[in-house]
Amino acid sequence: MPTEGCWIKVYEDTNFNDNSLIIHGPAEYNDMRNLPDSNGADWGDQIGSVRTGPRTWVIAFADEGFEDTSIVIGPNSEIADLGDMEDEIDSIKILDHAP
Ligand SMILES: [Ca+2]
Ligand SMILES: [Ca+2]
Repeated sequence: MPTEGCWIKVYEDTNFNDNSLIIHGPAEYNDMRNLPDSNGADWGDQIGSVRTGPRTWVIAFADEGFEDTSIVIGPNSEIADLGDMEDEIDSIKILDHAP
């Protein structure tokens, strides 16, 4: 069951540009291929900026299978540039509570 206010919107480019996709949580995806509503697009190593809902904590990993470097993104975030994680995210955990 999705939780109200638990979602991340991902953008292919920095500054909330290019293609975007809302991913509802709580959910875990150990790779970024075939995300819901993505029409089969591969979002691995693509995400440049993100927004999160008011009840969302995201742990984003640089490699598939929740491996390698990770970052935690809290509620109501607007990250226009993921910096070192730009075009690196390959798996995510979307939580409706703090990790
Ligand atoms: Ca990109
Ligand atoms: Ca990666």
